[in-house]
Amino acid sequence: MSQSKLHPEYLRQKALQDAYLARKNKKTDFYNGIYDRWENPVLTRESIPLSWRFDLNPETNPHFMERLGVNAVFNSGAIKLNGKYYLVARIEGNDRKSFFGVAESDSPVEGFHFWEKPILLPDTCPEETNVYDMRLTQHEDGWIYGVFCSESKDNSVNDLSAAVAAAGIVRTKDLKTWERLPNLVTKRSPQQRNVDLLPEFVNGKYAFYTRPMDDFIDTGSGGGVGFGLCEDITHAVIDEEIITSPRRYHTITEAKNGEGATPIKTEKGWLHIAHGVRNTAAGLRYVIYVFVTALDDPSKVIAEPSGFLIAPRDWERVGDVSNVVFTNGAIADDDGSVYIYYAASDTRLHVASTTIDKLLDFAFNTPADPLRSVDCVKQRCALIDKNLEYLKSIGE
Ligand code: BGC
Ligand code: BMA
Repeated sequence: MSQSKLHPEYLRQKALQDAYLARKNKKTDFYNGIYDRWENPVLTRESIPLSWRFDLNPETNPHFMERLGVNAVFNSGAIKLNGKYYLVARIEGNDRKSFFGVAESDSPVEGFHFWEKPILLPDTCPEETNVYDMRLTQHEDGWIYGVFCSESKDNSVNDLSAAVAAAGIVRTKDLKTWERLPNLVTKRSPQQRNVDLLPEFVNGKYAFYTRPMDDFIDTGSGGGVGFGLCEDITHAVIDEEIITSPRRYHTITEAKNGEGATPIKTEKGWLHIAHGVRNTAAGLRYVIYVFVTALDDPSKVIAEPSGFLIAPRDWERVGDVSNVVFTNGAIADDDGSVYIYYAASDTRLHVASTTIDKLLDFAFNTPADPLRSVDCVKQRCALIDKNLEYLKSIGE
């Protein structure tokens, strides 16, 4: 038998990675009745093909050294097409620049493999430095849209790290060929991040959830998740944004909030799995929360249960940007299941599973945040009293 020309370390790393990618996933013991957390992340930097990182030729890479390392794989758009599950992940190189890659699986909770190459977006914005957090929308116009954050250096101020965030828009039919459209223009908001396109027209127009902000980090006067309509997606301009889910003092959304996964249509409304941010002495804390908007008026919130749906726990708390869970993709499956792909601490991508039924029960039957401690205690005492009465009534 002739010996492989490949580096022995490549063969060893390849075998380790194949075993890693073939791992079966299972639910953890975590319980709240609302969703299940799964044990293994669905994507990590270990999921990145070796050919994206190493030069495989032993003559040009005798030490089998990583040439272009990958630091993290996280915030992913998600979509199911023709029976397969696809994630369009944010991949961050060791050089801090992010880009997108498609990972595919027959299962929603394990077995995600990246395609041969990452997505090379059309280079239409010379000033754009970084891209991240793509939301995928299968629109009724027949296209699959990807809306993402397009970040550029802010040259209007004398500050090396000042940046401008805008919403980039691409579209595709197969996740392979991507057409880039001009960035979204919001007339009243100088910056945008966390923009999501609704899958359906509203009054014959394209409907976007936005996140108005005055500044790159601070939302400033930006009051929360916005909503706006535009006529022409190939030159998307929104004149007016209405605030839907607002930021509120001393809640999980005090510092910022923004859309997460593309809203899911249900019989009771558009289900939003979004994120809320508060500031702490240890930096920003990101959690995932839920709200529902009306089918006949997607700018109107009709349910917003108090508190978070998912907050960082255990090892999710630790990573490059610790104490963060973030989602920009979920899949509502044909059987009523929902898979929420959420990243932990800007480092790796996890999955939680639930159902539309459970999320609606959570959204409509969890009381709203009464906003003050004393009222929160009253709310909790009302639950306890109800339980005492119930237990008594059944003789327990
Ligand atoms: C980072 C994002 C982050 C944003 C605001 C960007 O430069 O790449 O991950 O959300 O800054 O902090
Ligand atoms: C944001 C997002 C994410 C990131 C989060 C925490 O503003 O857009 O990319 O997960 O910050 O760093």
